[in-house]
Amino acid sequence: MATATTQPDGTPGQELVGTQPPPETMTWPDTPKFRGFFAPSRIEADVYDLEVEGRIPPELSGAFYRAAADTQYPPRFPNDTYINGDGMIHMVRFDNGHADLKTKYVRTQRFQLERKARQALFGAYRNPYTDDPSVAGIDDGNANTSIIWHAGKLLALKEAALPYELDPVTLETKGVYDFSGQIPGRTFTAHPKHDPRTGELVAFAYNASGRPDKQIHIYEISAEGKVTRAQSFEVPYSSMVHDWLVTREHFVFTITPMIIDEEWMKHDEQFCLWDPNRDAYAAIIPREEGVSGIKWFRSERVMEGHSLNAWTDGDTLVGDHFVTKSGWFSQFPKTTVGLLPEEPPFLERWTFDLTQGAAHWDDATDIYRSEQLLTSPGDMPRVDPRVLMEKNRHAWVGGMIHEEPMCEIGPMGPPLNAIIHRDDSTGQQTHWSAGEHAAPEEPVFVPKSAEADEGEGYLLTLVGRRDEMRHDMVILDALDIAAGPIATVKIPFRLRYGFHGTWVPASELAK
Ligand code: V55
Ligand code: FE
Repeated sequence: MATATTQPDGTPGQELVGTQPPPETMTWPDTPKFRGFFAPSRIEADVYDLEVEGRIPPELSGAFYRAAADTQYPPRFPNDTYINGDGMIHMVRFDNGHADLKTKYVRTQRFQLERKARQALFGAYRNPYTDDPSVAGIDDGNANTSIIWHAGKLLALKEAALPYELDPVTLETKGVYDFSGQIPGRTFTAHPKHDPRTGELVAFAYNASGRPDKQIHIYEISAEGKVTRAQSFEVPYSSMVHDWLVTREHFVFTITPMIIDEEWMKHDEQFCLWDPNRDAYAAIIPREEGVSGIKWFRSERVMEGHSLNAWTDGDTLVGDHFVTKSGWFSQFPKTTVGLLPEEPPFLERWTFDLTQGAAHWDDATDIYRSEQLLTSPGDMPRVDPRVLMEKNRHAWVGGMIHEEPMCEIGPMGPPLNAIIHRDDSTGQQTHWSAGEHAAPEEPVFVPKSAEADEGEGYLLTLVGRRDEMRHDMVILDALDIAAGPIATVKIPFRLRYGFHGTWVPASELAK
């Protein structure tokens, strides 16, 4: 059915096909994203002393946090993308061999307005033309993508809005966090990076005006939370920029045509569209000199998934990241259907010659060398955070290994079915398969101690047990994942599929 909408400026909008009337009952759409294992969970719970198979290493002391999209009310667009769901935080607190679970929704402005109305007021993913007029001008930030710890604050992130600060013990929402007014824009990436040498947080924002624009802002934030530098540069078109590559010396943005266009949004519920007729670029910015030293390279037309790590070595810059040749499978709204087949992400190493590159994208002709690092597709990469921005030896990623038991397709496309470890010194890879009907999510690395060598530590991974309609958290020996879990922490109910997490040591939480 079609319903007229109101535009953000208050004028009557287009007829948008697919809008649902306000629901009379609480029913999820009968679609794969909302059925069975992928139905919203919406359970806010405290479970003390989870059941454990094996033994949790007693030195594992601190909290694992991660963000998920757990839709609160039936969506106004039943085919809307999964990533539009409300932010739910999952916390597993480890103490002396014990594990406690807490789950809680982030009380975003959007969450609270919808709860009061007892229905969805925000429409399709980041398309204000599909929102109920009562929420015009209010951002749709849902704090569902990642969670970080910086300057003693726990922040839940969504790239479409500013962070929300949470209490690290109770998970109660403290409110929007704009770094005490130091960040003027309305958005902040879900993938800032910590510089392990300085404790700084480096971050970016796109569409910080709140509407499609062609500026990317870069922020450097001290270990104490002070914004020490803010700069911006122009890109050839407004497009989705989910992640980036950061070395000690450089920032690298992959600009590919997942186009965000205001006019398109007035006619279609979808936020972005993949335009294979546009060129793609990589922009390299020297950290010290800043945006005046920007260099543009031509890029293959690939969508960057998640970055693993990057480093600069003299005149060479190496960046390892997942890329897909199409608009990143079903994670994103459908685009120019039929022009490109949807392809899964592969881990690629891009090597740039820093003596090349052009000052403007129009003059960009130089390319880089690219090689595939893993034979299986995958996503959700991690390194030991202590070697981020410099050459790492060890890498862990979620993999889709066809020789291992595969789960049915999920809300974000083919599910991960294994965790892969790759040793860059030998190129060798080993893996741990999660078994039948089991899908691991992003692995989080925890060093054994502050002094431990790179990679010496544990991998914490939530695993969806689809046949049992619940989750486990497995603890793997990071350098021997093939040996299987050291411990499996059993979660007695189903969490909704999530995205990115972090580890905060107890010593930090105690401050
Ligand atoms: C991604 C996820 C998002 C989003 C944009 O994983 C991109 C990619 C969970 O939300 O808003
Ligand atoms: Fe992400």
